[in-house]
Amino acid sequence: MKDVVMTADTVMEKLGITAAERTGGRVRVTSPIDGSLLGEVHEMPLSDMDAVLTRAKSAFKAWRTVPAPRRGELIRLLGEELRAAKDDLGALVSWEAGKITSEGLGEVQEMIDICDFAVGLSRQLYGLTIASERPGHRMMETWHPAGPVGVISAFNFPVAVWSWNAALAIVCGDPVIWKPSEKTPLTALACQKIFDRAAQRFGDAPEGLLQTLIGGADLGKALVESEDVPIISATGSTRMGRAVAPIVAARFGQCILELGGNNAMIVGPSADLEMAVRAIVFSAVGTAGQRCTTLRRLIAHNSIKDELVARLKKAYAGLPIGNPLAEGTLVGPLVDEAAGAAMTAALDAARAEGGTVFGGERVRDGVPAAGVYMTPAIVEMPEQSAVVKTETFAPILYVLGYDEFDQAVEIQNDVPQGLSSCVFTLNMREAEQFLSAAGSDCGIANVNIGPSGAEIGGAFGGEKETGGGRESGSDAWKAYMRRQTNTVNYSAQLPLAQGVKFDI
Ligand code: UN1
Repeated sequence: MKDVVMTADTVMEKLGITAAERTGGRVRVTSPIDGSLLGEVHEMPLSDMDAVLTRAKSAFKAWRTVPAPRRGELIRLLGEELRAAKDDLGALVSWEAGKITSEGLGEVQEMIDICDFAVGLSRQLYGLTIASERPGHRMMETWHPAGPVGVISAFNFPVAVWSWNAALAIVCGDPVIWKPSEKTPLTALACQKIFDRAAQRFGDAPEGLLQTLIGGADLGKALVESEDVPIISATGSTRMGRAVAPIVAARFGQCILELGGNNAMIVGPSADLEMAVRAIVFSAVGTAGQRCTTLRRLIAHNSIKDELVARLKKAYAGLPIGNPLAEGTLVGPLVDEAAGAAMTAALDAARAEGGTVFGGERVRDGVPAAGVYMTPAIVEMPEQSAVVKTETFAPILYVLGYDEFDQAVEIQNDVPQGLSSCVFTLNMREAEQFLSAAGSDCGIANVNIGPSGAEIGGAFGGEKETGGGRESGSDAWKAYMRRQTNTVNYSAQLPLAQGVKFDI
Protein backbone atom coordinates (compact mmCIF):
# COMPACT_ATOMS: atom_id res chain seq x y z
CA MET A 1 0.00 0.00 0.00
CA LYS A 2 3.04 2.30 -0.11
CA ASP A 3 1.78 4.02 -3.25
CA VAL A 4 -1.42 5.10 -1.52
CA VAL A 5 -0.59 8.65 -0.59
CA MET A 6 -3.77 9.76 1.15
CA THR A 7 -6.37 8.01 3.23
CA ALA A 8 -10.01 8.33 2.30
CA ASP A 9 -10.61 10.37 5.48
CA THR A 10 -7.93 12.89 4.54
CA VAL A 11 -9.36 13.23 1.06
CA MET A 12 -12.90 13.74 2.38
CA GLU A 13 -11.70 16.32 4.87
CA LYS A 14 -9.95 18.22 2.09
CA LEU A 15 -13.15 18.11 0.05
CA GLY A 16 -15.07 19.63 2.96
CA ILE A 17 -17.17 16.62 3.99
CA THR A 18 -17.34 17.00 7.75
CA ALA A 19 -16.92 14.13 10.21
CA ALA A 20 -20.53 14.68 11.34
CA GLU A 21 -21.74 14.25 7.78
CA ARG A 22 -20.05 10.91 7.35
CA THR A 23 -20.61 9.29 10.72
CA GLY A 24 -23.65 8.02 12.57
CA GLY A 25 -25.95 7.77 9.56
CA ARG A 26 -27.78 4.75 8.20
CA VAL A 27 -26.22 4.56 4.74
CA ARG A 28 -23.05 2.48 5.21
CA VAL A 29 -20.47 3.14 2.53
CA THR A 30 -17.70 0.60 2.09
CA SER A 31 -14.81 0.78 -0.35
CA PRO A 32 -14.70 -1.81 -3.14
CA ILE A 33 -10.90 -1.66 -2.74
CA ASP A 34 -10.68 -3.38 0.63
CA GLY A 35 -14.15 -3.41 2.16
CA SER A 36 -13.15 -0.69 4.64
CA LEU A 37 -15.88 1.51 6.03
CA LEU A 38 -15.68 4.93 4.37
CA GLY A 39 -18.62 6.47 6.13
CA GLU A 40 -22.09 6.16 7.59
CA VAL A 41 -23.97 8.82 5.76
CA HIS A 42 -27.25 10.38 6.83
CA GLU A 43 -30.30 9.52 4.81
CA MET A 44 -32.72 12.22 3.77
CA PRO A 45 -36.19 11.35 5.07
CA LEU A 46 -38.85 10.99 2.39
CA SER A 47 -40.86 13.62 4.24
CA ASP A 48 -38.24 16.22 3.19
CA MET A 49 -39.08 15.69 -0.45
CA ASP A 50 -41.81 18.34 -0.50
CA ALA A 51 -39.38 20.95 0.76
CA VAL A 52 -36.82 19.89 -1.87
CA LEU A 53 -39.38 20.31 -4.64
CA THR A 54 -40.53 23.67 -3.31
CA ARG A 55 -36.95 24.93 -3.22
CA ALA A 56 -36.33 23.66 -6.76
CA LYS A 57 -39.46 25.36 -8.05
CA SER A 58 -38.59 28.71 -6.52
CA ALA A 59 -34.96 28.37 -7.69
CA PHE A 60 -36.35 27.81 -11.20
CA LYS A 61 -38.44 30.97 -11.07
CA ALA A 62 -35.37 33.03 -10.26
CA TRP A 63 -32.82 31.20 -12.41
CA ARG A 64 -34.82 31.14 -15.65
CA THR A 65 -34.68 34.93 -15.87
CA VAL A 66 -30.90 35.13 -15.36
CA PRO A 67 -29.32 35.64 -18.80
CA ALA A 68 -27.81 32.41 -20.08
CA PRO A 69 -24.23 33.76 -20.41
CA ARG A 70 -24.44 34.83 -16.76
CA ARG A 71 -25.64 31.33 -15.88
CA GLY A 72 -22.58 30.12 -17.75
CA GLU A 73 -20.42 32.10 -15.33
CA LEU A 74 -21.55 29.81 -12.50
CA ILE A 75 -20.49 26.80 -14.52
CA ARG A 76 -17.17 28.48 -15.32
CA LEU A 77 -16.62 28.81 -11.57
CA LEU A 78 -17.69 25.18 -11.09
CA GLY A 79 -15.01 24.21 -13.62
CA GLU A 80 -12.44 26.21 -11.63
CA GLU A 81 -13.47 24.55 -8.38
CA LEU A 82 -13.28 21.14 -10.04
CA ARG A 83 -9.78 21.90 -11.29
CA ALA A 84 -8.74 22.79 -7.75
CA ALA A 85 -10.38 19.65 -6.32
CA LYS A 86 -9.33 17.29 -9.13
CA ASP A 87 -6.79 15.20 -7.22
CA ASP A 88 -8.96 14.83 -4.14
CA LEU A 89 -12.21 14.12 -5.95
CA GLY A 90 -10.42 11.70 -8.29
CA ALA A 91 -9.02 9.86 -5.27
CA LEU A 92 -12.43 9.73 -3.62
CA VAL A 93 -13.87 8.25 -6.82
CA SER A 94 -11.18 5.57 -6.55
CA TRP A 95 -12.00 4.90 -2.92
CA GLU A 96 -15.73 4.80 -3.39
CA ALA A 97 -16.07 3.22 -6.87
CA GLY A 98 -12.78 1.29 -7.06
CA LYS A 99 -11.36 2.99 -10.16
CA ILE A 100 -7.63 3.12 -10.82
CA THR A 101 -6.06 6.51 -10.08
CA SER A 102 -5.83 7.57 -13.71
CA GLU A 103 -9.47 6.73 -14.39
CA GLY A 104 -10.64 8.49 -11.21
CA LEU A 105 -8.76 11.59 -12.37
CA GLY A 106 -10.04 11.07 -15.90
CA GLU A 107 -13.57 11.13 -14.63
CA VAL A 108 -12.99 14.51 -12.98
CA GLN A 109 -11.32 15.76 -16.16
CA GLU A 110 -14.48 14.77 -18.02
CA MET A 111 -16.40 17.00 -15.57
CA ILE A 112 -14.06 19.90 -16.23
CA ASP A 113 -14.43 19.36 -19.98
CA ILE A 114 -18.23 19.46 -19.84
CA CYS A 115 -18.07 22.65 -17.78
CA ASP A 116 -15.93 24.27 -20.46
CA PHE A 117 -18.33 23.04 -23.11
CA ALA A 118 -21.34 24.35 -21.19
CA VAL A 119 -19.76 27.78 -20.66
CA GLY A 120 -19.42 28.19 -24.42
CA LEU A 121 -22.87 26.78 -24.90
CA SER A 122 -24.32 29.41 -22.57
CA ARG A 123 -23.81 31.91 -25.41
CA GLN A 124 -25.11 29.56 -28.09
CA LEU A 125 -28.58 28.42 -27.06
CA TYR A 126 -29.72 29.28 -30.55
CA GLY A 127 -33.12 28.96 -32.13
CA LEU A 128 -33.89 29.24 -35.82
CA THR A 129 -35.45 32.04 -37.82
CA ILE A 130 -37.88 30.45 -40.24
CA ALA A 131 -39.32 31.85 -43.47
CA SER A 132 -43.00 32.64 -42.97
CA GLU A 133 -45.46 32.04 -45.79
CA ARG A 134 -47.43 35.11 -44.71
CA PRO A 135 -46.39 38.62 -45.82
CA GLY A 136 -45.15 40.92 -43.07
CA HIS A 137 -44.58 38.04 -40.67
CA ARG A 138 -41.53 36.67 -38.99
CA MET A 139 -41.32 33.20 -37.53
CA MET A 140 -38.69 31.99 -35.11
CA GLU A 141 -38.10 29.54 -32.35
CA THR A 142 -36.91 30.31 -28.86
CA TRP A 143 -35.47 27.86 -26.38
CA HIS A 144 -36.63 28.44 -22.83
CA PRO A 145 -35.61 26.79 -19.56
CA ALA A 146 -37.79 23.75 -18.92
CA GLY A 147 -37.90 23.42 -15.12
CA PRO A 148 -36.23 21.26 -12.46
CA VAL A 149 -34.27 18.31 -13.86
CA GLY A 150 -34.06 15.06 -11.86
CA VAL A 151 -30.73 13.29 -12.34
CA ILE A 152 -30.38 9.64 -11.37
CA SER A 153 -26.83 8.33 -11.66
CA ALA A 154 -25.04 5.01 -11.25
CA PHE A 155 -22.02 3.92 -9.19
CA ASN A 156 -19.67 3.45 -12.14
CA PHE A 157 -19.45 7.09 -13.16
CA PRO A 158 -20.48 8.49 -9.80
CA VAL A 159 -19.59 12.11 -10.55
CA ALA A 160 -19.14 12.61 -14.31
CA VAL A 161 -22.69 11.61 -15.24
CA TRP A 162 -24.03 14.14 -12.76
CA SER A 163 -21.86 16.85 -14.27
CA TRP A 164 -22.86 16.12 -17.88
CA ASN A 165 -26.44 16.71 -16.84
CA ALA A 166 -25.92 19.45 -14.30
CA ALA A 167 -23.59 21.64 -16.37
CA LEU A 168 -26.02 21.65 -19.29
CA ALA A 169 -29.18 21.91 -17.18
CA ILE A 170 -27.84 24.87 -15.24
CA VAL A 171 -26.74 26.90 -18.26
CA CYS A 172 -30.11 26.00 -19.78
CA GLY A 173 -31.79 27.61 -16.74
CA ASP A 174 -32.92 24.47 -14.92
CA PRO A 175 -32.31 23.59 -11.26
CA VAL A 176 -31.05 20.05 -10.61
CA ILE A 177 -32.21 17.48 -8.08
CA TRP A 178 -29.68 14.66 -7.95
CA LYS A 179 -30.28 11.13 -6.73
CA PRO A 180 -26.85 9.44 -6.81
CA SER A 181 -26.31 5.70 -6.50
CA GLU A 182 -26.69 4.36 -2.97
CA LYS A 183 -23.19 2.93 -3.41
CA THR A 184 -21.55 6.32 -3.95
CA PRO A 185 -23.07 9.02 -1.71
CA LEU A 186 -19.71 10.40 -0.57
CA THR A 187 -18.56 11.53 -4.00
CA ALA A 188 -22.03 13.05 -4.41
CA LEU A 189 -21.67 14.98 -1.16
CA ALA A 190 -18.27 16.15 -2.37
CA CYS A 191 -19.80 17.42 -5.63
CA GLN A 192 -22.51 19.26 -3.73
CA LYS A 193 -19.76 20.97 -1.66
CA ILE A 194 -17.79 21.85 -4.77
CA PHE A 195 -20.91 23.24 -6.42
CA ASP A 196 -21.81 25.21 -3.28
CA ARG A 197 -18.36 26.81 -3.31
CA ALA A 198 -18.84 27.86 -6.93
CA ALA A 199 -22.33 29.18 -6.14
CA GLN A 200 -20.98 31.19 -3.21
CA ARG A 201 -18.33 32.81 -5.39
CA PHE A 202 -21.00 33.48 -8.02
CA GLY A 203 -22.88 35.50 -5.44
CA ASP A 204 -26.57 35.53 -6.24
CA ALA A 205 -27.37 31.97 -7.29
CA PRO A 206 -30.78 31.01 -5.90
CA GLU A 207 -30.86 28.57 -3.04
CA GLY A 208 -31.71 25.04 -4.15
CA LEU A 209 -30.18 25.24 -7.63
CA LEU A 210 -28.54 21.91 -6.87
CA GLN A 211 -29.95 19.54 -4.27
CA THR A 212 -28.63 16.05 -3.59
CA LEU A 213 -30.88 13.31 -2.28
CA ILE A 214 -28.91 10.84 -0.17
CA GLY A 215 -30.84 7.71 0.55
CA GLY A 216 -32.75 4.84 -0.92
CA ALA A 217 -35.01 4.00 -3.83
CA ASP A 218 -38.01 5.71 -2.21
CA LEU A 219 -36.39 9.09 -2.85
CA GLY A 220 -35.70 8.23 -6.48
CA LYS A 221 -39.29 7.06 -6.87
CA ALA A 222 -40.66 10.30 -5.42
CA LEU A 223 -38.45 12.27 -7.79
CA VAL A 224 -39.59 10.27 -10.82
CA GLU A 225 -43.24 10.61 -9.85
CA SER A 226 -43.18 14.33 -9.17
CA GLU A 227 -45.14 16.56 -11.56
CA ASP A 228 -42.77 19.35 -10.53
CA VAL A 229 -39.85 17.68 -12.34
CA PRO A 230 -40.51 17.86 -16.08
CA ILE A 231 -37.26 16.13 -17.06
CA ILE A 232 -35.78 12.94 -15.64
CA SER A 233 -32.30 11.99 -16.79
CA ALA A 234 -31.61 8.45 -15.62
CA THR A 235 -28.43 6.40 -16.05
CA GLY A 236 -28.35 2.78 -14.97
CA SER A 237 -29.67 -0.65 -15.83
CA THR A 238 -32.29 -1.37 -18.45
CA ARG A 239 -34.41 -2.74 -15.62
CA MET A 240 -34.29 0.64 -13.88
CA GLY A 241 -35.17 2.42 -17.14
CA ARG A 242 -38.12 0.14 -17.71
CA ALA A 243 -39.44 1.11 -14.28
CA VAL A 244 -38.78 4.84 -14.65
CA ALA A 245 -39.91 5.52 -18.24
CA PRO A 246 -43.62 4.61 -17.94
CA ILE A 247 -44.02 6.65 -14.76
CA VAL A 248 -42.53 9.73 -16.39
CA ALA A 249 -44.50 9.13 -19.61
CA ALA A 250 -47.77 8.78 -17.69
CA ARG A 251 -47.36 12.34 -16.41
CA PHE A 252 -46.06 13.57 -19.81
CA GLY A 253 -42.61 14.31 -18.47
CA GLN A 254 -39.53 13.81 -20.63
CA CYS A 255 -36.90 11.14 -20.04
CA ILE A 256 -33.26 11.11 -21.00
CA LEU A 257 -32.32 7.45 -20.59
CA GLU A 258 -28.78 6.03 -20.59
CA LEU A 259 -29.23 2.33 -19.95
CA GLY A 260 -27.42 -0.89 -20.77
CA GLY A 261 -24.79 -1.41 -23.42
CA ASN A 262 -23.45 -4.55 -25.07
CA ASN A 263 -20.79 -3.00 -27.20
CA ALA A 264 -18.98 -4.78 -29.99
CA MET A 265 -15.85 -4.45 -32.06
CA ILE A 266 -15.63 -5.94 -35.53
CA VAL A 267 -12.05 -6.71 -36.54
CA GLY A 268 -11.61 -7.06 -40.28
CA PRO A 269 -8.86 -9.02 -42.06
CA SER A 270 -6.99 -5.80 -42.92
CA ALA A 271 -6.99 -4.44 -39.37
CA ASP A 272 -3.87 -3.15 -37.63
CA LEU A 273 -3.86 -5.93 -35.03
CA GLU A 274 -1.31 -4.28 -32.80
CA MET A 275 -3.57 -1.25 -32.43
CA ALA A 276 -6.68 -3.40 -32.14
CA VAL A 277 -5.16 -5.32 -29.22
CA ARG A 278 -4.42 -2.10 -27.34
CA ALA A 279 -7.93 -0.80 -27.99
CA ILE A 280 -9.53 -4.09 -26.99
CA VAL A 281 -7.64 -4.38 -23.72
CA PHE A 282 -8.44 -0.80 -22.67
CA SER A 283 -12.09 -1.03 -23.56
CA ALA A 284 -12.72 -4.57 -22.29
CA VAL A 285 -10.82 -4.50 -18.99
CA GLY A 286 -10.64 -0.76 -18.19
CA THR A 287 -12.78 0.20 -15.18
CA ALA A 288 -12.83 -3.60 -14.59
CA GLY A 289 -15.44 -3.92 -17.32
CA GLN A 290 -17.87 -1.67 -15.46
CA ARG A 291 -18.52 1.05 -18.04
CA CYS A 292 -21.71 1.08 -20.00
CA THR A 293 -19.42 1.49 -23.01
CA THR A 294 -17.19 -1.46 -22.07
CA LEU A 295 -16.28 -3.74 -24.98
CA ARG A 296 -18.19 -6.98 -24.41
CA ARG A 297 -18.25 -8.63 -27.84
CA LEU A 298 -15.37 -9.15 -30.25
CA ILE A 299 -16.44 -10.13 -33.75
CA ALA A 300 -13.26 -11.15 -35.54
CA HIS A 301 -12.75 -12.27 -39.12
CA ASN A 302 -12.01 -15.99 -39.09
CA SER A 303 -8.69 -15.43 -40.93
CA ILE A 304 -7.22 -13.42 -38.02
CA LYS A 305 -9.33 -14.57 -35.08
CA ASP A 306 -6.93 -17.15 -33.65
CA GLU A 307 -3.96 -14.84 -33.86
CA LEU A 308 -5.92 -12.01 -32.28
CA VAL A 309 -7.13 -14.19 -29.43
CA ALA A 310 -3.60 -15.50 -28.84
CA ARG A 311 -2.28 -11.93 -28.60
CA LEU A 312 -5.10 -10.96 -26.28
CA LYS A 313 -4.49 -13.89 -23.97
CA LYS A 314 -0.85 -12.87 -23.75
CA ALA A 315 -1.83 -9.30 -22.90
CA TYR A 316 -4.44 -10.45 -20.37
CA ALA A 317 -1.95 -12.77 -18.66
CA GLY A 318 0.29 -9.81 -17.85
CA LEU A 319 -2.39 -7.41 -16.58
CA PRO A 320 -1.55 -5.78 -13.24
CA ILE A 321 -4.62 -6.51 -11.08
CA GLY A 322 -4.94 -5.13 -7.58
CA ASN A 323 -5.28 -2.05 -5.45
CA PRO A 324 -6.46 0.62 -7.90
CA LEU A 325 -4.59 3.32 -5.98
CA ALA A 326 -1.27 1.53 -6.38
CA GLU A 327 0.89 2.80 -9.22
CA GLY A 328 0.81 0.63 -12.30
CA THR A 329 -2.46 -1.17 -11.54
CA LEU A 330 -4.70 -1.43 -14.58
CA VAL A 331 -7.50 -3.62 -13.22
CA GLY A 332 -9.13 -2.74 -9.91
CA PRO A 333 -11.94 -4.48 -8.07
CA LEU A 334 -15.52 -5.11 -9.03
CA VAL A 335 -17.91 -2.96 -7.06
CA ASP A 336 -19.13 -5.67 -4.68
CA GLU A 337 -19.62 -9.41 -4.07
CA ALA A 338 -22.85 -9.42 -6.07
CA ALA A 339 -20.93 -8.16 -9.12
CA GLY A 340 -18.36 -10.93 -8.67
CA ALA A 341 -21.13 -13.52 -8.37
CA ALA A 342 -22.82 -12.16 -11.52
CA MET A 343 -19.54 -12.51 -13.41
CA THR A 344 -19.09 -16.09 -12.26
CA ALA A 345 -22.69 -16.94 -13.14
CA ALA A 346 -22.31 -15.45 -16.63
CA LEU A 347 -19.15 -17.51 -17.20
CA ASP A 348 -20.95 -20.67 -16.05
CA ALA A 349 -23.79 -19.89 -18.46
CA ALA A 350 -21.25 -19.26 -21.25
CA ARG A 351 -19.68 -22.68 -20.62
CA ALA A 352 -23.12 -24.29 -20.70
CA GLU A 353 -23.75 -22.54 -24.03
CA GLY A 354 -20.59 -24.02 -25.50
CA GLY A 355 -18.06 -21.33 -24.64
CA THR A 356 -14.37 -21.81 -23.80
CA VAL A 357 -13.35 -19.57 -20.94
CA PHE A 358 -9.91 -18.05 -20.36
CA GLY A 359 -9.49 -16.20 -17.05
CA GLY A 360 -12.45 -15.11 -14.97
CA GLU A 361 -11.06 -16.31 -11.67
CA ARG A 362 -11.10 -14.66 -8.28
CA VAL A 363 -7.72 -13.25 -7.33
CA ARG A 364 -6.82 -13.71 -3.65
CA ASP A 365 -3.07 -13.17 -3.57
CA GLY A 366 -1.45 -9.77 -3.59
CA VAL A 367 -4.73 -7.88 -3.46
CA PRO A 368 -6.56 -6.25 -0.53
CA ALA A 369 -8.44 -9.08 1.20
CA ALA A 370 -12.03 -7.93 1.18
CA GLY A 371 -12.13 -6.58 -2.40
CA VAL A 372 -13.61 -8.56 -5.29
CA TYR A 373 -10.69 -8.86 -7.71
CA MET A 374 -11.19 -11.02 -10.80
CA THR A 375 -8.99 -11.83 -13.76
CA PRO A 376 -10.68 -10.47 -16.87
CA ALA A 377 -12.13 -13.22 -19.04
CA ILE A 378 -11.97 -14.01 -22.75
CA VAL A 379 -14.69 -16.40 -23.82
CA GLU A 380 -14.70 -17.97 -27.28
CA MET A 381 -18.30 -18.71 -28.21
CA PRO A 382 -19.65 -20.93 -30.98
CA GLU A 383 -22.44 -18.43 -31.65
CA GLN A 384 -24.11 -15.33 -30.24
CA SER A 385 -26.18 -17.21 -27.66
CA ALA A 386 -28.31 -15.84 -24.81
CA VAL A 387 -25.47 -15.00 -22.42
CA VAL A 388 -23.68 -12.97 -25.11
CA LYS A 389 -26.79 -10.90 -25.66
CA THR A 390 -27.00 -10.09 -21.95
CA GLU A 391 -25.04 -7.24 -20.39
CA THR A 392 -23.00 -8.48 -17.42
CA PHE A 393 -21.27 -5.59 -15.69
CA ALA A 394 -17.87 -7.27 -15.45
CA PRO A 395 -14.74 -7.76 -17.59
CA ILE A 396 -15.99 -10.55 -19.85
CA LEU A 397 -15.12 -10.41 -23.55
CA TYR A 398 -17.05 -12.82 -25.76
CA VAL A 399 -15.33 -13.70 -29.05
CA LEU A 400 -17.20 -14.67 -32.19
CA GLY A 401 -15.93 -15.37 -35.72
CA TYR A 402 -17.28 -14.27 -39.11
CA ASP A 403 -16.52 -14.71 -42.80
CA GLU A 404 -18.47 -11.98 -44.61
CA PHE A 405 -18.59 -8.34 -43.46
CA ASP A 406 -22.39 -8.20 -43.78
CA GLN A 407 -22.61 -11.13 -41.41
CA ALA A 408 -20.37 -9.31 -38.90
CA VAL A 409 -22.63 -6.24 -38.98
CA GLU A 410 -25.66 -8.45 -38.51
CA ILE A 411 -24.10 -10.10 -35.44
CA GLN A 412 -23.11 -6.68 -34.07
CA ASN A 413 -26.70 -5.43 -34.38
CA ASP A 414 -28.39 -8.61 -33.18
CA VAL A 415 -28.56 -7.72 -29.48
CA PRO A 416 -31.21 -5.79 -27.55
CA GLN A 417 -28.79 -2.98 -26.62
CA GLY A 418 -27.54 -0.19 -28.91
CA LEU A 419 -25.02 2.04 -27.17
CA SER A 420 -21.53 1.87 -28.69
CA SER A 421 -19.76 -0.03 -31.44
CA CYS A 422 -16.63 0.05 -33.55
CA VAL A 423 -14.78 -1.50 -36.44
CA PHE A 424 -11.05 -2.04 -36.87
CA THR A 425 -10.26 -2.07 -40.55
CA LEU A 426 -8.02 -0.39 -43.11
CA ASN A 427 -10.58 -1.14 -45.79
CA MET A 428 -12.56 2.03 -46.45
CA ARG A 429 -15.52 0.15 -47.87
CA GLU A 430 -15.92 -1.73 -44.61
CA ALA A 431 -15.44 1.43 -42.55
CA GLU A 432 -18.00 3.41 -44.51
CA GLN A 433 -20.48 0.53 -44.63
CA PHE A 434 -20.22 0.27 -40.86
CA LEU A 435 -21.10 3.96 -40.46
CA SER A 436 -23.84 3.90 -43.09
CA ALA A 437 -27.60 3.65 -42.64
CA ALA A 438 -27.26 -0.11 -43.15
CA GLY A 439 -24.35 -0.39 -40.72
CA SER A 440 -24.13 -0.21 -36.93
CA ASP A 441 -27.46 0.51 -35.23
CA CYS A 442 -25.80 2.07 -32.18
CA GLY A 443 -25.74 5.66 -30.91
CA ILE A 444 -21.95 5.59 -31.14
CA ALA A 445 -20.04 3.96 -34.01
CA ASN A 446 -16.25 4.34 -34.28
CA VAL A 447 -13.54 3.40 -36.74
CA ASN A 448 -10.16 2.24 -35.47
CA ILE A 449 -10.83 3.22 -31.88
CA GLY A 450 -12.59 1.25 -29.16
CA PRO A 451 -16.19 1.75 -28.04
CA SER A 452 -15.40 3.33 -24.66
CA GLY A 453 -13.78 6.56 -23.57
CA ALA A 454 -16.02 8.91 -25.54
CA GLU A 455 -15.23 12.63 -25.50
CA ILE A 456 -17.81 15.05 -24.17
CA GLY A 457 -18.04 17.02 -27.43
CA GLY A 458 -20.25 14.40 -29.10
CA ALA A 459 -23.76 13.44 -28.12
CA PHE A 460 -23.56 10.40 -25.83
CA GLY A 461 -26.23 7.71 -25.75
CA GLY A 462 -27.76 4.86 -27.68
CA GLU A 463 -30.73 3.12 -29.17
CA LYS A 464 -33.01 0.19 -28.37
CA GLU A 465 -32.71 -0.98 -24.75
CA THR A 466 -30.07 1.69 -24.17
CA GLY A 467 -33.02 4.05 -23.98
CA GLY A 468 -32.57 6.58 -26.81
CA GLY A 469 -31.33 9.49 -24.67
CA ARG A 470 -28.46 11.78 -25.61
CA GLU A 471 -26.31 13.65 -23.12
CA SER A 472 -23.20 15.77 -23.15
CA GLY A 473 -22.12 17.41 -26.42
CA SER A 474 -23.53 18.34 -29.83
CA ASP A 475 -27.11 19.58 -29.39
CA ALA A 476 -27.94 17.36 -26.40
CA TRP A 477 -28.72 20.62 -24.53
CA LYS A 478 -32.05 20.82 -26.33
CA ALA A 479 -33.41 18.04 -24.14
CA TYR A 480 -33.05 20.36 -21.13
CA MET A 481 -35.09 23.19 -22.63
CA ARG A 482 -38.54 23.72 -24.05
CA ARG A 483 -38.93 24.92 -27.60
CA GLN A 484 -41.30 27.73 -28.37
CA THR A 485 -42.35 28.69 -31.90
CA ASN A 486 -43.03 32.41 -32.24
CA THR A 487 -44.77 34.11 -35.12
CA VAL A 488 -44.71 37.92 -35.16
CA ASN A 489 -46.97 39.92 -37.48
CA TYR A 490 -45.49 43.34 -38.24
CA SER A 491 -48.02 44.12 -41.02
CA ALA A 492 -51.41 45.82 -40.74
CA GLN A 493 -53.17 42.81 -42.24
CA LEU A 494 -54.19 39.52 -40.70
CA PRO A 495 -53.53 36.92 -43.42
CA LEU A 496 -54.22 33.33 -42.42
CA ALA A 497 -51.89 30.44 -43.17
CA GLN A 498 -52.82 27.87 -45.81
CA GLY A 499 -54.82 30.60 -47.61
CA VAL A 500 -57.81 30.11 -45.33
CA LYS A 501 -60.47 32.85 -45.62
CA PHE A 502 -62.39 33.80 -42.50
CA ASP A 503 -63.81 37.27 -43.04
CA ILE A 504 -66.11 38.66 -40.39
C1 UN1 B 1 -20.83 5.06 -18.55
O1 UN1 B 1 -20.18 4.02 -18.54
O2 UN1 B 1 -21.84 5.20 -17.84
O3 UN1 B 1 -17.36 6.70 -23.05
C2 UN1 B 1 -20.44 6.23 -19.33
C3 UN1 B 1 -17.03 6.44 -21.90
C4 UN1 B 1 -17.24 7.51 -20.86
C5 UN1 B 1 -18.63 7.45 -20.36
C6 UN1 B 1 -19.09 6.14 -19.93
N1 UN1 B 1 -16.97 8.80 -21.44
O4 UN1 B 1 -16.56 5.38 -21.58
